[in-house]
Amino acid sequence: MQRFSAFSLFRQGLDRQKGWKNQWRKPDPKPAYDAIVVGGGGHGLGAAYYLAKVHGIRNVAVLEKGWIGGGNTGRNTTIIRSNYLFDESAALYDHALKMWEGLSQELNYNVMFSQRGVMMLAHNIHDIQVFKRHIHANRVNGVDNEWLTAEEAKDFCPPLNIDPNVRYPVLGAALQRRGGTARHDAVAWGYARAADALGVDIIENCEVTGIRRDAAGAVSGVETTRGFIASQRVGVSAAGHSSVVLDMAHVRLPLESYPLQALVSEPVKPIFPCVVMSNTIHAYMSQSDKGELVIGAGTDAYTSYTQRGGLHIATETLAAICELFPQFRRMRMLRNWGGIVDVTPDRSPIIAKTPVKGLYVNCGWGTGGFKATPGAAHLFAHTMARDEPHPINAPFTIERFRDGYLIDEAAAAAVAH
Ligand code: FAD
Ligand code: PYC
Repeated sequence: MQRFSAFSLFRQGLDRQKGWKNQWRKPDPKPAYDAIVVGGGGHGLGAAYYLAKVHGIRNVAVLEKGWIGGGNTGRNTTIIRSNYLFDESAALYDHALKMWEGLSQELNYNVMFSQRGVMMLAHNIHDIQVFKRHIHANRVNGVDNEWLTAEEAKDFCPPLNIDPNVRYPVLGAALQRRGGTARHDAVAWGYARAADALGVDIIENCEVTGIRRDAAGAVSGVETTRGFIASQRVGVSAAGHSSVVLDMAHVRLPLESYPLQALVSEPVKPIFPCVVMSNTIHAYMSQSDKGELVIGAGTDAYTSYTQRGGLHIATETLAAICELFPQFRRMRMLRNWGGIVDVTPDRSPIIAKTPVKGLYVNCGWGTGGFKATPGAAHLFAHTMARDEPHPINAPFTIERFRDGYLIDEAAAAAVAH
């Protein structure tokens, strides 16, 4: 005999009431799109492109609250490398690096990928040990990385000051020769044009303000500043704001958002041949093809959504640059700006399904997601199309923070945060 407690009868009553309500509620409109991607940065536009190109899902909309590439994609210092420590990360970032190597051909758009080498400077015994550990781990994973003495580092980058009497002398460097830079906004435009040609709708000035779910709890569409748009498959790739968007579906993410800033000098003739990074003294630099010296700083110390960083951070970065490259002391800075990066506790990203059916997220790239753009987009499209992760992004779940399977890349993330 079935037995009912007072509580179960009460619950059944509630469920019946809900059923009545649902019966009379106007049904959601038929899905307008087979997939929606929230965020028109390189990751979101790229995901839409691969949904159409690789998975044949062409009825896709990219919703962007501002203009495409106006977020971190168009604000970053474009450093591309894959010298991360752990096996999971090596697979992820080298997947992306290999895709960069053919991206201009793939999109028929010159993204100006330039493998000029990325050099990370060591200034103390701790740096030396950490970099050598990375070099060995990278080589075991088939990722190129090599150790240079201070003199070899200067041969590779002649403007580098290796005077042993400075505050933080250069003791050596780790060099990834396959690393380099690309033209950041070309990446957004290239993916946008190629996705558009496959039938993707790119809708700018369209902010997602809510995520609607059906009676069973699955995604049924998004509320936007241009009205409701129905879809049973929604991927969020809204760097810096992912936790705000996911909160609309009551999904909590382990993210903190920080401003990260950069600045460029007046343009000069080619003088700086590679990328140099120094995490210890919080500065990194390269030269763009327009001739500007591109300089980046560490994150602000406090969480914030302002798209500008603290002035004292930029001042300290410039002091560090002047110590590393004294000949640039009299260069004038042309402009500076900031972006908002979302950072996970282990400094590795999340590319995953969420607990809500039909809702997916690609976030937590922190200070280092530009280098991942083609790889992240390709893997996110796979996850959205098949409703399961690709083997490469399978470890980058939300649940790893609950279960303790962290992928701690704090050292390889490199930028001070
Ligand atoms: P974005 O380009 O930020 O795109 C997300 C988009 O979502 C934005 O356009 C935003 O407007 C939109 N959006 C947000 N909320 C909503 C909403 N509610 N509705 C609709 N749209 C919404 N990485 C590297 O690998 N190398 C570097 O050298 C490097 N340097 C950096 C320097 C700086 C100063 C900064 C700020 C970042 C840097 N990064 C670097 C990190 C890198 O820029 C990011 O990880 C990467 O660009 C993220 O790409 P994305 O497409 O996910 O994000
Ligand atoms: O991830 O290499 C990086 C990076 C450099 C500057 C900002 N991020």
